[in-house]
Amino acid sequence: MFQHLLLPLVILAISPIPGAFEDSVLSPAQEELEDLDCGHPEPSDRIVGGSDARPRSWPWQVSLHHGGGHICGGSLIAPSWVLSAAHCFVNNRTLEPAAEWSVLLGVHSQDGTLDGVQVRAVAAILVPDNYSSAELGADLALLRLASPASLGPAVRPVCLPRASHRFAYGTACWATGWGDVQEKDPLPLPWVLQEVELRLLGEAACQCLYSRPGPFNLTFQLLPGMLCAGYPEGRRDTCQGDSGGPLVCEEGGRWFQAGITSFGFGCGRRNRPGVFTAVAPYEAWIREQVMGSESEPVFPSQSPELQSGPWELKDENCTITLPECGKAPQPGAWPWEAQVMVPGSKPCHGALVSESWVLVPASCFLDPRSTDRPPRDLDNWRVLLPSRPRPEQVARLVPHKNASWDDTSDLVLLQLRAPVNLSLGPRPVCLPHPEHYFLPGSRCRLARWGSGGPASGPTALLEAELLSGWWCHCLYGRQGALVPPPGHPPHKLCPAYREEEEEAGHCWNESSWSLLCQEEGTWFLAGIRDFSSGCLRPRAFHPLQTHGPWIGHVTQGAYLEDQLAWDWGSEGEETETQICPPRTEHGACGLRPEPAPMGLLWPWMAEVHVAGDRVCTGILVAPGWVLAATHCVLRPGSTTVPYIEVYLGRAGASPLPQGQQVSRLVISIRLPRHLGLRPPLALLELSSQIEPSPSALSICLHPGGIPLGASCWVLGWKDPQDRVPVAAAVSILTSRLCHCLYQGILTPGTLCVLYAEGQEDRCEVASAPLLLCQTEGGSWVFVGIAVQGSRELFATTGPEEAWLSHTVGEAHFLPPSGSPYWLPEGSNLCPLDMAGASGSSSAVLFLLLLTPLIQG
Ligand code: 4AZ
Repeated sequence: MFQHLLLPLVILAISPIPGAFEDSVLSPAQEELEDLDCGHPEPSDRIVGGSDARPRSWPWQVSLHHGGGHICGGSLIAPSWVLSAAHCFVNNRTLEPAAEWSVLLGVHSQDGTLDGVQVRAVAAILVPDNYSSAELGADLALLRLASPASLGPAVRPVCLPRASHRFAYGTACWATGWGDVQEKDPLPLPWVLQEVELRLLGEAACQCLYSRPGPFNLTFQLLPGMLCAGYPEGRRDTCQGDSGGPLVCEEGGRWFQAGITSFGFGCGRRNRPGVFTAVAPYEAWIREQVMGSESEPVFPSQSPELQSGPWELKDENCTITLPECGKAPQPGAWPWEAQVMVPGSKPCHGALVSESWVLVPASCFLDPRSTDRPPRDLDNWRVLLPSRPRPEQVARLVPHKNASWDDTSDLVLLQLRAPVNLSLGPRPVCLPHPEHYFLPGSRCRLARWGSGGPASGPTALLEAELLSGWWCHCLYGRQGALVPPPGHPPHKLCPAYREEEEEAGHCWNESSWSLLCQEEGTWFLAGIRDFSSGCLRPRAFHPLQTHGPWIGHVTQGAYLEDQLAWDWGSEGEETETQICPPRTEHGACGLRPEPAPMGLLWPWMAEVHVAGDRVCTGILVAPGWVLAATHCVLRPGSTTVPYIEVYLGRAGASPLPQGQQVSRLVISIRLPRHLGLRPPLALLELSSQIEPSPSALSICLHPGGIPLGASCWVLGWKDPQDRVPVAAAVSILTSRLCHCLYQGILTPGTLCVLYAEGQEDRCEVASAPLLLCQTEGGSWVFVGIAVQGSRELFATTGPEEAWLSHTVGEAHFLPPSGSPYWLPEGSNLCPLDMAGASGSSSAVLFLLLLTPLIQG
């Protein structure tokens, strides 16, 4: 609950009135009697600019306690009756026992001794039969007190409106309560009752606002018996803990309860006014419940001139309020860019987040290794803001509580001595709520953050698109953790840059950056930098969204803004929890989510262009190494290294943007030491490493052959000219079957496959297709490369594992699973003499009946 109050008032005595039930015109004598009964607080001066209520200004406000603490608000409507919200008492469709609740009357601050406060037990809780949940309406409840309240200056009932009562739209009314001061930000001690002025919104205007998708992409259908109050721009509202409390409007010197705080979508958000249960439509229900009890509420009639309007037009359009933050005239000219100047230190870049607060990395001012108290002498600190003639002075420094030891919370807030006028030049950046989901492909930019080296070269290098949560998490996230689904804060945010090739000689590790992402033309501060990237541009940022509530809490005015783009596509609808395939000690390998992002299907598949005349497949086994068929890269008998170029990021379903391609030169070819025959597999050393990304990522290797339960594919090209990748499903024949089928021609480490029906001819063989398997855990594993001229025989890494891991330190070997594929040498257990059976599919099928396959 936020904001201030005006209170005009008169003291009057209290006495119950008989016969106030009929909705009829009352005699002057009755009117006078009613005046004595309800809606009159103590006289008080007007207060402006605070949000603490004055004692006794809202004497009908009660606090409902359960389990020893405040849960909901309520209003005293008669000495023995309190009006509140049904959702406070109904849990899983059952009403909580009245005996567990107590009502505190005459409370101002909930801290301390509660002197003068009356506490009453609850004799009964009554809820309308048709109540099921707050969003479906009828969210009201009556509490009968075990003994009546004693009325006095701090405890008096409010007036209730009759069914015919009309509150004019636009009327300024007041809501009160001890609820949160912002979302997830409880009222601080001493828990003084808060009040906020809210304007009644027309039904059509409110429905119009709620019909536009907002927080959580939700819309909402306003139902009869509900009313809205608040402001299109948000920022003043009720919140959790205010529920059940009253919304009161003054009419003719008396306060009527127009609404009961019921619910809303968040608190104080733009275009999301609070929703209240309208009290007037429930006149009959309330009368029915209290009928015959010793004290009854008062329903004064409305003065006739007030019943005539103004009323809104039925089809009223609403004006959607746009965000006040995150507007930049042009990307790069950031109106929130703040430079903090501290004598004796380098300038530190940060961001203006409200009229009075600047967010900067704590590491600019606090030494992470020392436990020194934060600096206190801020007199000489200055903050430079865009289009401000003079630097601002600093009043206060508030470090994040984990600032000095936790890289993800490297933040301090600096309060300016005087707030800046946001309409003239500087503007705050928008901050995301914890549930914000920056869509894959979001347009982002890097912006200076903290102290450190010179700015980068061309600004185009600062542009990026966000990777999907799955890729980001699986490439850089925590080992073994589930992929956070949309709506849960990610562990990292990953920008993918348009050009993979870095500027020659430019090293980025001297500078530090924040990540700004744009939605509908509005910029959010999405992430803060991660130093793990060496000379390359930063790849993974710490998301800022988990810090939104802390920033909101400290500044009480930062622009936490709703998500503006909701085009989630298939990923947004993903409800199944996703897990990343296992990583190896060298990081992620063999990732390929379904559906593949950006048309990329096989991020480990390489094109090996040899001396300008041949193209073969290859496979990335580590950031600097590609494995290819020896017969493809070396001419028979030749020993000189030809000119070889390797391309990655081309194995897509459709033509890919040029930007995703990566190419490298081959600087050496390594062959395992072999006696006799030339070894079938060659390692190509690349001129420089390739940064892991969804378009170029290493494959996993598996010691001992094929992982248990894997499904396998031959991956090649339909035609070596256009090189569209095709995959054919295959089964791997058992080692014994393979051995028996191809007796005499098998070299160690060769295995045989059987194609699924009709898939034999999918791949062209001259370019040496690859054999890959996907493990049950989801990782893609390299198994072999086609033996020259064969579709069925594949040379595997099996015999060369030691050589491979020795040559390529960063090869991704998964932990072994299952038993090794290869039989001991010289196995002689063939069921028939099958020397002549090789290549004959009928013979193979016959053999299948005899010998089980490793499933493909
Ligand atoms: C609640 O949770 C709640 N902004 C009450 C009111 C509002 C939101 C939430 C309206 O009790």
